[in-house]
Amino acid sequence: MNHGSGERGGSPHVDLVLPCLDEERALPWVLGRLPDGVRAIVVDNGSTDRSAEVAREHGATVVTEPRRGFGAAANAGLEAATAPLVAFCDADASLDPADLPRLVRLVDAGEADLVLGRRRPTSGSAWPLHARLANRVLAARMTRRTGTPLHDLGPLRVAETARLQALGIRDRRSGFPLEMVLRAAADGWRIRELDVPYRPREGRSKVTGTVRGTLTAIGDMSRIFREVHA
Ligand SMILES: Nc1nc2c(ncn2[C@@H]2O[C@H](COP(=O)(O)OP(=O)(O)O)[C@@H](O)[C@H]2O)c(=O)[nH]1
Ligand SMILES: [Mg+2]
Repeated sequence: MNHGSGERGGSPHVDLVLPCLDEERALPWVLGRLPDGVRAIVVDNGSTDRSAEVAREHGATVVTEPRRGFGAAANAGLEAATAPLVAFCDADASLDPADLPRLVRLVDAGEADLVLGRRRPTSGSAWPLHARLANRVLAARMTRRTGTPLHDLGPLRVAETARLQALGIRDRRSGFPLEMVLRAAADGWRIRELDVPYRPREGRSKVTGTVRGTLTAIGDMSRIFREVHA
C-alpha cells in the first residue's frame, strides 16, 4: 500500500478498528505492527487495566464506548472511521495487522467488497477445540445462507467504510461479525477469504474462551440467522 501513513502526516487509507477489553499486554505488539497508511482506532469498553493509556502511548486514536459488548465497541469504531476503507482486528495479538495489505489490495482492486481473513492456527493452543468445532458449524451455515464458500467467521476483515456504515448492522453484542457477513451477502457484496496466521492470544479470552461468552455468542448468532436473510 502506498497511501502515506496516518501517523506521519497525510490521511490514512485504512482505519483499523480494534475492540479492546483489558488488552494492555497485547496492544504494544499489535500497534507496532501497523502497515503504512493504517490508523488504529482502539475502542475501549470499560477496561480496568491501562489499555487506553497504552493505546495512546503507542499512537492510537482511542474511542471510549460506555455500553458493554463486543458489537457496541465494533460499531463505535465503525462510526468513528473516516478513512476510505475500514478494517477490524482483535486487540489480543492473535492476528497480525501486518497481514492487512493483502486483504486491502483485493478491495482496492475492486475484486471484493468484503474480505475476511481465514484463520490458520500456528499451533494447537491458538484455537481451542470447542471454538474450532463451533466455527466449522457456523461456517457451513454461512456458506449455505450466502452462497459463498466460507470457512471462518474471521475477525480480521476489510471493506469500504461508507458502504459498511450504510449496511445498518444492529447487533451490539457478539452477533456483530456474523450480521455484517449476512447483510453484506444480502446486499449482493462479493465476499472473499484469504488465509491469515492465527497465534495464541496474549492473556485471557473473553468471548469464545469462556463458557458464558460462548453461550452468549451462540445465542446471538442463532438470532442473527433468524433475523437476517441473505
Ligand atoms: N471493547 C470491547 N472489546 C471486547 C469485548 N469483548 C471482547 N473484546 C475484545 O474483542 C477481541 C476479541 O475478544 P476475545 O476475548 O479475544 O474473543 P475470542 O477471540 O473469541 O477468544 C479482543 O480484542 C477483546 O479485547 C467487549 O465487551 N468490549
Ligand atoms: Mg481472540
